[in-house]
Amino acid sequence: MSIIDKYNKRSDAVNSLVCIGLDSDFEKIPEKFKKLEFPQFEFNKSIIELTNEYAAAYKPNIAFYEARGSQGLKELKMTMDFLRENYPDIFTVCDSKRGDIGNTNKGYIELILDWLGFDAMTVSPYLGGESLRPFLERLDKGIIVLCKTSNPGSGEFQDLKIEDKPLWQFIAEKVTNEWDKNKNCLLVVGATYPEEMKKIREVTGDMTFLVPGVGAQGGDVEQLVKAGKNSQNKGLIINSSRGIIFSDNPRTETIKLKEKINKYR
Ligand code: NUP
Repeated sequence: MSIIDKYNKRSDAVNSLVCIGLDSDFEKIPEKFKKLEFPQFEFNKSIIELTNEYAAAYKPNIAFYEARGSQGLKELKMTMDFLRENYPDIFTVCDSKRGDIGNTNKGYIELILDWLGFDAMTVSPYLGGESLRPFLERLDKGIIVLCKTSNPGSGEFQDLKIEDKPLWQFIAEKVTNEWDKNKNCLLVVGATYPEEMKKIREVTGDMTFLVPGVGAQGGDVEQLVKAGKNSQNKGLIINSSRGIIFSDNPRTETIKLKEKINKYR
């Protein structure tokens, strides 16, 4: 089974395209967790227990763990061990946006894909396909390439035209036609750019997109689902982090997002 099949199987089983972003910013987690020995882990465990029935994926952004040094990385590892032991079917993404020369990338792979054991990780295309080879050769893992990001300033570089095409289109074509030989590539496409997403869908066929930008960043679910779903009415891993984990009721927010997405696919 390919790693993208793992996501699709889980997503079908729970009829959900929702990815819960475990962006467990230490400053923002409730006081009762801060007193515990492993605050980020205990907070994550509580979120996972409340939401797992509706979760197709979980996506911690490694920044919030690295911020706490070795303690944070330890708690991220504890979170991954907890997920693997209790919910092995749920797809896991490390949001890390790595990408260096090939040799250095091996270090990122050992940490994120092997030691932490994520199913997939985000990478930057900036150093080119040759540099990403150590990632792309991992047949057992998903490699999620930044294409059109959700932030307001993403156009500064990503919208620049090359051969009359915006850079994001160039990247989508490159990944589809050249980098995805092992069928393990995905793209990051922000929910806040539905028109661009529509075009990227045309270019990529049924490739799966990681879609951040709903919830706290205000991306419109109806527009993104209509623009981004593939021919199988899926192909989307729709992430919300702050909008779920720091809400008054993470379970209800997850169900609401799941249902809203399903209404439009
Ligand atoms: O284009 C991107 N936009 C984005 O927000 C690519 C990302 N990887 N992210 C990440 O998604 C961001 O770093 C954060 O981890 C998550 C969005 O969180 P939230 O806005 O739902 O809280």
